[in-house]
Amino acid sequence: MATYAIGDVQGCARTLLTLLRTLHFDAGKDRLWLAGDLVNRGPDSLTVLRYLYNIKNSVQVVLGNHDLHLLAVASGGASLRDDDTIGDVLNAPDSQELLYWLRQQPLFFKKDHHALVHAGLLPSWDFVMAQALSSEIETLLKSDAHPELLKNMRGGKPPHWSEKLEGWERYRVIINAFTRMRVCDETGGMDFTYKGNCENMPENYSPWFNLPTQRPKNITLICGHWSALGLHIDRNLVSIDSGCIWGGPLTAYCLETQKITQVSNQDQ
Ligand SMILES: [Mn+2]
Repeated sequence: MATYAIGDVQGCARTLLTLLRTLHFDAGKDRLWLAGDLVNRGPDSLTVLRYLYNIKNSVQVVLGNHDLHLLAVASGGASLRDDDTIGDVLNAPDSQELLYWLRQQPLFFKKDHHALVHAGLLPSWDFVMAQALSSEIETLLKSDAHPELLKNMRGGKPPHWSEKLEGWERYRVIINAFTRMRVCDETGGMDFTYKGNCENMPENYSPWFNLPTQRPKNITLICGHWSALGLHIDRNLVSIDSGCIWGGPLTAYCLETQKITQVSNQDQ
């Protein structure tokens, strides 16, 4: 039995299936952790969702910004953008079933010595806090209030977390940290304009994972989202978005062995 974490698939179904074949992944024995952004920009989001839904008992997903965008469009809270490639999902005969399943997924997940998130965790959030904040959003997403939440999640403000935040501002900061964050400025505020690599980063910015934090060192946090960073492994961080959608490889990280497996993009 093995557990494989895979980064941003973004509709690259052929690449995902090739990677799983390379791993000899067996849905009857193994587990698959997906770090979010299952859909969009790539050619076949529908096949990705159908495949994962069919083996859902072996799959742990956390939602990414593109997954939330799909749910927002489906519930009338956002419009399709020119570069969106999620029409196949929206128009599929099994659309309702797939989107309902996607809407039940959390933003953060932790089991034993590993945790999973799409973008990151704010430095003041330990894993207990992250779990509680993810549950707040999960409860809303599962409820009849989900269209309102998905409509009001947009925008980068406020940039700072405070426990005193309430309502949409609170939910927006939680969703932005879990699904959109890459860098914070010197005040700890999230900035969403910088998407480049660490080398060219303006001096007043830091990667979110380099900010001082109380998170325990014996738990490895697995994330995706930051494709310009590439595969980035630190002592207790594995950032596995290796930019498959931009022509890079798709990466799997085995939780039990720490082994990295990559396949080149098969979808372009
Ligand atoms: Mn993303």
